[in-house]
Amino acid sequence: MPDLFPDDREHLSLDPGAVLLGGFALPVDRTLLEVITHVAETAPFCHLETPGGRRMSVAMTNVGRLGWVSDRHGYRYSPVDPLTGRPWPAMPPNFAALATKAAATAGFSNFAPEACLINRYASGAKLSLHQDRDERNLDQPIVSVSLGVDARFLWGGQGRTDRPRRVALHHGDVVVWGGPARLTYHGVDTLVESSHPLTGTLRYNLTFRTAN
Ligand code: MD3
Ligand code: FE
Repeated sequence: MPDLFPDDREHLSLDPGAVLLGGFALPVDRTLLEVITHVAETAPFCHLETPGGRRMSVAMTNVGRLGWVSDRHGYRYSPVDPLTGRPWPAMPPNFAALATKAAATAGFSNFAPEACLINRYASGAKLSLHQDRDERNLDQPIVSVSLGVDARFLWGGQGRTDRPRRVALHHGDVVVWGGPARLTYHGVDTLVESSHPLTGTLRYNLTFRTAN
């Protein structure tokens, strides 16, 4: 059946603490993409190096007081962009407002993100299974927003070897990950060559975090 009312795609619980808000960001999709383009003019996307010395296939940048970075020394949050040596662009108020509203809809009140990692996937890019545990306060959720080409999201378990489920993430989907789901292993399957009217062959993902 065709998806006539994408705004009404259900609030789906993937697991306790993980809520998919289908199409939640659709009303602001163009605004978000314009802001991303603008951010990339001052903080360009770059392929960071992993501690093991590999170049990540996903390109990244950040907005907010702190940004997530990776290099030979490890993963961490940094107030400066390693590419430019300057602070990250400020968190746009409409970005933070969307994340706070989504978190509240999923049951997490007063979420105040300090960091927003912006991931950019081209065809062939992927993100291996991992946990997000570089944040000090694991009581706070992470809010993710998907834009552009569809992704196959990998949703694992609490252990690295648990067989992941595949969940489709579409343009405009928002997922809130908190409570018992906060340390679940997850990743993104290799992006298939495809196109979206607003982003071409690219997919973007925003993850809003409290770093401290
Ligand atoms: C589940 N990003 O940036 S978003 C990441 O689509 C990351 O770019 C993916 O994983 C992406 O770290 C997936 C979904 C996501 C984000 C954070 C989570 C799921 C999560 C944190 C805990 C549990
Ligand atoms: Fe992650």
